Parts: sequence; structure tokens; C-alpha cells
Amino acid sequence: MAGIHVSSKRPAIAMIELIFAIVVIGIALMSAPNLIRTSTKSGYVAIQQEAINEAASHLNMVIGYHWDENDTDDRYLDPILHVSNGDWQLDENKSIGYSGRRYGTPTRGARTFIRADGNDSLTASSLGLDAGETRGDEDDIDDFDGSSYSLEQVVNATADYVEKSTVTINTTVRYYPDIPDAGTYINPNAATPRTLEFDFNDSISAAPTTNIKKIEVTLISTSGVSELQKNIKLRAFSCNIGAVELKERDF
Ligand SMILES: [Ca+2]
Ligand SMILES: [Ca+2]
Ligand SMILES: [Ca+2]
Repeated sequence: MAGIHVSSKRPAIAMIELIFAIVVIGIALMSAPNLIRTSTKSGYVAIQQEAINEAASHLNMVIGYHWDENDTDDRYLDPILHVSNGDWQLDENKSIGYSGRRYGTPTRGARTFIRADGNDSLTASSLGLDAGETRGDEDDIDDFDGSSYSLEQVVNATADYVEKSTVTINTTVRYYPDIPDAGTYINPNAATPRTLEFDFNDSISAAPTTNIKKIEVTLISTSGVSELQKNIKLRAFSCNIGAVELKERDF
């Protein structure tokens, strides 16, 4: 009798299953156009990601250069440079008994305002290419200010035609305020510790020099595809801290 018992219940379950099946098919049909649109877009996302990767590696390349023209003499380690409009707390502090140092420098650290030849009056210079340099001669970070290059990406390709998108990568370098917008650098022992409040859009021009250079790489895509026409900015900051000598260990 068990068989009859099951068969008497079976049609009811089948009906519920059928309803579920209809609902599921309905959802699947409704979402099909969306899925197609998403997959088309994700192709553009991949193309755009390639362009962003290119801009990011350019930014990494720029930030690897000397901080300033006055750091480019390869006979010496890059010294810390004097600046005209920086926070006084970042200046050379002779009163702490270690000439050439600023506050915060470890006593045995090598980062100093005094170059190995004894020159202790080197200053940060104006932005851009320096005397005698032309495009291609870049040897410090701000030499890349105003530089621009383009690359082409293939967006679509069929047997009959190739659709390309042009990506332009522009680089801007500016001195950036090194003085906190409010208060001073954090003193953890102060009754009311202040925090650093920087506005990443701040930038100042070439003349007053500070201890921070802001590098901005802007990526502009020009193509007929609206999804690719984006204006993307990547920013990096580089500080006037001189260089240290890397000691090599023999194994
Ligand atoms: Ca230079
Ligand atoms: Ca030079
Ligand atoms: Ca320069």
C-alpha cells in the first residue's frame, strides 16, 4: 500500500515543482538581457583596467627618480634639501646637537642636509626640466611635469574592422603643502592630540618650495565607447628625505 500512498501525494509535489520551475524560468528570462549587458561592460572594464595599470606603472617609474635636480649628482648620496615654504619643524635643526639633521632622524641615520662634499646649502629647485635638459633627459621627479604620451588599445576586432581607443597619460608635478591644515604634527602626549588633515586637491606652484612633491597622472580615454570615456587620476607623494646608502651583504 506504500506505493499507492506515495502516488497519491506525488502530483501535489509535482505541481509545486512546476510552479517553481515556471518562476525560475521567468526570472532567468527577465535577467538575460542584463547579464549580456554586464558581460559587455566587463570587457570594457578589463580594457580600462589595462589603461589604469599602464598609468600606475608610469607613476611608479616617475616616483623612482631623484626627488629634485639638486639630488641628481650621482657622485653623492641625495641630501635633504632646504625649502622656502615648508613647515619649520621639518627644517634642519642644529640645536639638537646633530648638524645636518631634522627632528625625527635616528641619531645613527644617514639622512642629512649636508652632502658628502660638505655642501650644506642645497635647495629644492623650480619644477620642470632644468637647464640644458629636454624631453628624454629626465633625471628628477618634477622633470616629468607637463609630459604626456598616448597609447592605443584595441576595443573590438572582427575580420572586417578594428576599433581602437586612444588613451592619453598626462603627468603633473607640484609642490604640495607640508603644513597640516589644522594644528601641528601629532604629539601623542599632548592633552588634545591634533591630527593631520590634508586635502589631496591642494597644490601650490613652482616658486615656494615645500618638502612634498605631488605627482598626478591623469588618464584620458578618447573613444566612441562611452564606457571608456573616463577621466581617471592617480596621485602619489614623494618627500624630501634624502637617500640612504644600501649596504650590500656578501653571502
Ligand atoms: Ca632634471
Ligand atoms: Ca640634470
Ligand atoms: Ca627638475
